[in-house]
Amino acid sequence: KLADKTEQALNEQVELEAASSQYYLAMASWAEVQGYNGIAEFLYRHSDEERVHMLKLIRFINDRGGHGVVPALKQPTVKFKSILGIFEEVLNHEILVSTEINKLVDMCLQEKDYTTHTFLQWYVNEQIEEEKMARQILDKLKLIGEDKGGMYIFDRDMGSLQTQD
Ligand code: OFO
Repeated sequence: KLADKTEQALNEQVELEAASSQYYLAMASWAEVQGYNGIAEFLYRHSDEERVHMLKLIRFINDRGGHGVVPALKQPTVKFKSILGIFEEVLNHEILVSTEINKLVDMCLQEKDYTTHTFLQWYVNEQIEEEKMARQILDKLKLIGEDKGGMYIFDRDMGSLQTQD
């Protein structure tokens, strides 16, 4: 069975994944309103994936004899400065999530909870991918700069860019 301390820490991660989902949903909605439909599609998918990350945690906590707690919704930022600004925020947010996952992994080792440690490896790998994707997108946006044609193509391509959960 999960130790109380681990259960509480995993439930905090549930909250962070839920907040990530809301945050990306707000970005998606803003991008859609600005006419960036491809980028909006990408961000809507990303938001869905974060909900899946939350769900996996809830199910794991419950499978281990704990109680996955559904957190309250907080209002995320609703207005953004630019598409570049959005993806800078995405990268920073993913770095924060990675830090939190690493703390959880560390705690599992200290507590000798190898089951949860194994479960968390999926998140460790996912974070490598998510940070990598955010960096690649930022590199492209920096290349595009103020080029409107470049931005048009970028938006179109983002609509079909594969994300994974
Ligand atoms: Fe974007 O990451 Fe969840 O975990």
